[in-house]
Amino acid sequence: MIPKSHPRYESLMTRELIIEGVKKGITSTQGLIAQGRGEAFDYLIGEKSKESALHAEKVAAAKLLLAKKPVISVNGNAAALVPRELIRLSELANAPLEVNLFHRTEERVDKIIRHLRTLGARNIFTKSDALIPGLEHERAKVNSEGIFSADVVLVPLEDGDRCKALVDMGKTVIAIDLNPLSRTAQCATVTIVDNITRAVPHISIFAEELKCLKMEELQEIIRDYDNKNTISLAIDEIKNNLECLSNIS
Ligand code: PTJ
Repeated sequence: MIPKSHPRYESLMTRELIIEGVKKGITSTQGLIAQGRGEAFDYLIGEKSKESALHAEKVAAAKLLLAKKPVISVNGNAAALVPRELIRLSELANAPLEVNLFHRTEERVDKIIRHLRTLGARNIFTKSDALIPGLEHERAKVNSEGIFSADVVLVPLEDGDRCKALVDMGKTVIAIDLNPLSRTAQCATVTIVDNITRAVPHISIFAEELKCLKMEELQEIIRDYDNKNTISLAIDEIKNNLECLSNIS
């Protein structure tokens, strides 16, 4: 049992959620490695949502609200870390969930769908009856009414190849990835360099705030968005954080 007073309580609890996910058969063992990598980058950004991330989160909310067919992709890490938060965002943005795995097994897909349903998810695409063009391997399997035909897809912790394949299909891809240098971060339309545990609740808060705006007002929010600039700001934020830390020691 980790005491709440532990200075790394939040981070350690997040780690426990991933371990629980593996034990339940929801998260892959590779998910543990991904989480470790994420933790290292979270350290570098100071374990707080930075300005660049908050801006990207607001743009993501506007894009989801403006979308004709938004879909939220759920993998084993996302299902373990933020299942309730994803269900809430799915409802707010009217964006169905779709389980889409990199290390795909039908058993894990079914377990994640059941896990989401138990927590109250009502709108989930379950059939995998289409393939993302240009991708070999099980990870290409998607739903023809879901990710395959969506105009905007939110992909937390995505694989770089699949992110590129979705962009090549003409979709707006919103990625959440703590590593601003990853291929996913570099090729997404909107890159949120933040921990999924903070990013998803923030997108929901923005979606709630923006919901009452007119279409033109939402378009105004996304009009001048420049993803290259967001990534370069995120890298600057890491640099500044490291500079502050090196001045302290
Ligand atoms: O459940 P599956 O089979 O779909 O597999 C999911 C993982 C995440 C295991 C799979 O997609 C994978 O192997 O991903 P990668 O290539 O390890 O990339 C994961 C990326 O997510 C890395 O750039 C990490 O820095 C980042 N990341 C890890 N944890 C978090 C994170 N980003 C945001 N929040 C996190 N908690």
